[in-house]
Amino acid sequence: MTASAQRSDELVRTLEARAREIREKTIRLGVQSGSTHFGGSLSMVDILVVLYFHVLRIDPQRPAWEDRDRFILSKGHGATSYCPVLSTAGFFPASKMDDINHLGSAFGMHIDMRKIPGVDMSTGSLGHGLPVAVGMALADRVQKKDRRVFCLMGDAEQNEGSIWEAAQAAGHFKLGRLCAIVDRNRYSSEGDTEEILAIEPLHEKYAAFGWNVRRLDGHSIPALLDAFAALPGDDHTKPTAIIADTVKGKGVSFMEAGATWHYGALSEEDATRAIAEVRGETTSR
Ligand SMILES: Cc1ncc(C[n+]2csc(CCOP(=O)(O)OP(=O)(O)O)c2C)c(N)n1
Repeated sequence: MTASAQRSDELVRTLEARAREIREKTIRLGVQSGSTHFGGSLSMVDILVVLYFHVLRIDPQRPAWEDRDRFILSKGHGATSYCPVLSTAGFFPASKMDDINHLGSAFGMHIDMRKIPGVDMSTGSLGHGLPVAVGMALADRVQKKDRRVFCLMGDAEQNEGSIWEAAQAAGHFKLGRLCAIVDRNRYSSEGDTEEILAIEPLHEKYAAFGWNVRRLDGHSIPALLDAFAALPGDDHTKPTAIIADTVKGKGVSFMEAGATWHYGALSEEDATRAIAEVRGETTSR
């Protein structure tokens, strides 16, 4: 085996371990919150881990560093895994989240850029992340900055018209440093996306708006690493859309692949079971 293949195996193993750690922290934070959005928080963990622990040009010691890459979590209800990612990356100590969901806390169901170090945009009302990401990428062009902009969206969020206005603009302006990711976990809060208001064929839709499109397994660390490594990085070329096929509630058998655990509260017994499962200690139902 070559040295670089060995390094890359090590990287994959390290990121997979990180993803297990973040899933456990998500369950614990969700229990501390009382109730939360477990399903969509768990489905995007591998994507966040690859971005925050390998891809993004960031410095947790300088959250406002001007030349950092920008990341917008457009599905702001995913705070329960996103905040542990930021904390584990070093933006703030985990103890800051102890009062999560209490009156006056910086940490609630959604993320607030004025209160949480490392958050580039306050989100929660769906459909606003990509339009702002387009504005950021255009501003970078004007300011001649080589920053990249990443925007992670939900799949049911694709029902928002504002996303398609932004997608149209990104294709027109050839915002090559923009990367949109869709967490394609197949379920909205109420049920199957294709029954509620179909979003497919998603690949063809983004392609028709002038984007490069990749579809991949959103739980495969190697696939995610490859896709991010292949981003053009140059301005004035097609923006990239990554459609990441994921499982809502990934890692916890009784939460997986359904809308039931979009939002909920865990009993003590189920929390213990969920933690054992995300640690890989058991997968029994
Ligand atoms: C504009 C807007 N409408 C409705 C909601 C309520 N809401 C919160 S999460 C959600 C479902 C989102 O589903 P999806 O985008 O697929 O996210 P995920 O499954 O990844 O959690 C809805 C409708 C909202 N936050 N914003």
